Amino acid sequence: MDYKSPAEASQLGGLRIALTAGVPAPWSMAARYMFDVKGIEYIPVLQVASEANEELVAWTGHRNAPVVVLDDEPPRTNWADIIELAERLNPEPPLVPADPEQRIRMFGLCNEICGAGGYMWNARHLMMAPLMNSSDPGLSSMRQTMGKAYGYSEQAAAAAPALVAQVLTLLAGELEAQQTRGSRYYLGDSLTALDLVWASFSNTLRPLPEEVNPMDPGIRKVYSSMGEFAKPPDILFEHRDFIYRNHLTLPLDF
Ligand SMILES: N[C@@H](CCC(=O)N[C@@H](CS)C(=O)NCC(=O)O)C(=O)O
Repeated sequence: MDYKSPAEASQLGGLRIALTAGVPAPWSMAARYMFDVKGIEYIPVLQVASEANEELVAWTGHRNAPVVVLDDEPPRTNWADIIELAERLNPEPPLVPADPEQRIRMFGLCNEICGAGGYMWNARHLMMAPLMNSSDPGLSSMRQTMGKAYGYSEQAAAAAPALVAQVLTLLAGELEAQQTRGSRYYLGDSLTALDLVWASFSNTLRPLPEEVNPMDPGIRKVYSSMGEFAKPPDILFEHRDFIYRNHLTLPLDF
C-alpha cells in the first residue's frame, strides 16, 4: 500500500482514506472494501496504531482510523456513514438492501460486529487486557492512547466474553438459516456491506494464512488467541473464505 502522509493528503482533493498501516485492522479494511468492490479510487493515508498521529489530527480532527475525507466534506469515521458515502459515490453493486426490513437487519447486524459495544469493541477489551495489566514501559503509549480511547476497564473486560459469544452465535445462526435457503450471503442472495464487514473482522479471530496475509507475528498471535478463546463456529470462516474468493483480492495489502 502506497500511503501518503496526512500533510500531503490534506493538500489534495478527491477521496482520501486514513488507514492503520501494517496491520489488517478490522475497521480500516472493512471501510476500504466498500470502495474497492465498487471500483471507487481513493488515496490511502497513513495512520499509525496507538500513536498521536498529530498530522492526521491537524487535518481531520481524528487520531485513529479509518477517516474518510471527500473533497471538503466533513471527515467520516463511523462505519455506517462510510457505507452511505460509498453507496452514494457508486450505487453499483448495491451494498445496502433496498428492502427496508433487510436494510434494518443489515445495519443492526453490522452494529453487532463493529458498533461501539459490539463484537470488536468487546474483543478489543480482551486483547488489551494483558497490555493494560503489564508494567512494560514500552507499552505505555498504547495503554494511554488505546486504553483510554476505547474505554478499557477491568469491568468492561470482565463483561466482554459473554457479549463476544452472543454475537458470534447470532452471526453463525444467520448464516445457517441462509445456508438452509441456499444462499452463501448474510442477507438475500447477493453481497451486502455486512458480508464485507464480516470478511474483514473475521481476521481478528482466525487471521487468513501467512501466504495471503503477511501480518506481524505478534498481532497474529493476539488475534489467534482471541479465536482460541472464543471458539467461533466454522461456518463464519467458510463465509469469509467465500467472500474473499468471489468479491475481494488477496493477498491482503495493508
Ligand atoms: N471510528 C470507527 C472505529 C475505529 C476504530 O476503533 N479504529 C481502531 C481499530 S483497532 C484504531 O484505529 N486503532 C488504532 C489506534 O487507535 O491508533 C467507527 O466508529 O466505526
